[in-house]
Amino acid sequence: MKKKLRFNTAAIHGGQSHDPAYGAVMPPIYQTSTYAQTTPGGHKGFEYSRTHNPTRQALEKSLASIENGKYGLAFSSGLAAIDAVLKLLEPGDEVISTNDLYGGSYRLFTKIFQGFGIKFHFVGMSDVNEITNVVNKKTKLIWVETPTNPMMNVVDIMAVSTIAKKYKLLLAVDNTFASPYLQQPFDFGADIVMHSATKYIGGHSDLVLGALIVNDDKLAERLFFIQNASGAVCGPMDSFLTLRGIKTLHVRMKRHCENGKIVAEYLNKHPKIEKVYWPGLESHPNHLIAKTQMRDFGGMLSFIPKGADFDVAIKIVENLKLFTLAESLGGVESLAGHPASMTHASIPKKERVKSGVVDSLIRLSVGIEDSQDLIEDLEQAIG
Ligand code: P1T
Repeated sequence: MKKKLRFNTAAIHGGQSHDPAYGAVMPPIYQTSTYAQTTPGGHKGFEYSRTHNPTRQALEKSLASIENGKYGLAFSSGLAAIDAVLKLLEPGDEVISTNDLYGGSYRLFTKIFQGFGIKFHFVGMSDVNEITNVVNKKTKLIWVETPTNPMMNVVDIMAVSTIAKKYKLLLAVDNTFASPYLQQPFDFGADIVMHSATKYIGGHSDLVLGALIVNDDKLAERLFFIQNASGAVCGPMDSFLTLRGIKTLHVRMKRHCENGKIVAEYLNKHPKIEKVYWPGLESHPNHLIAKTQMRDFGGMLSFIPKGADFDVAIKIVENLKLFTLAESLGGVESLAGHPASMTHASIPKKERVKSGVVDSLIRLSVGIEDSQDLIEDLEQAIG
């Protein structure tokens, strides 16, 4: 039986072997669209790079390994990966999703797939009864994002999976904010794990890439079919960079968590800050679930300055010097964002505010710089 690798080892070696041609330790960037055949079908396992590419395949094996899954599939973006999952469904099917999630996922659900006859229910999953309230015969998929973007709610995956199993529903978990270093959703009963590898997995803000990881053979076969038939695959260069990022995931995540804690505690004590959303704080409503489900609490947090409105929040993010005002997260450098006008602007204001994404909310992706420099930057920006 194959020995199961511990996480830090899997990040570096999981699913990897030296390149058979020259023994290259890192898989070469196979920058090719096609592969020579001696006779039709006479090839070495690769025919066309939309279907298979050796660099992408090395990444897919690594992705499977770090999530403790059997199959990995890499896509051109996180949204392309989500798109592939939704293509498992048919018109008339229903999906139950977290009500607080990345604005782009919400947009894909409501502006694309709703038009194809799929119905979405957005519910607060801190109370799993909200899921059972809307489950019906047409429900096929539960979509969980945890921690959620940007409110940092933590969903009890095991509790949701009990419901999914009872009603024979697929359970997909967007594990982008946690990364597999902090949380491995298969341990809690998920069927599909999804990542925007653009974020922590890539880790260096230099690529856009998505991933799905599954265990079930039939589900993998169908998703591979969709991946090839729809064609939203990532290129060899981005596959290589993502694989390179994975090799330091555990080292980076440890530091993201340390800095996240320092920044969250600093903001939590700050007289000019009203509220901090970070699951490591004991006051966080899902702190206990986070403690059991996650190894640590991560480097993502959101906060609301006291008495702030849209303009005050914008002023603070503009004042930041070390934190870059930008979309995205999970890179080595610290980023700040204003969800209402940036990442979540595609959600109608009424819906957004219902889940807490008010105009004064600021989101931070705490990087791995010296934490004191980060605190000093926040201090001068908050004033
Ligand atoms: O950007 P892309 O690689 O397509 O991934 C989409 C996506 C999916 N899921 C979550 C939880 C995400 O945060 C994202 C992308 N998010 C941002 C760009 C952002 O700044 O929040």
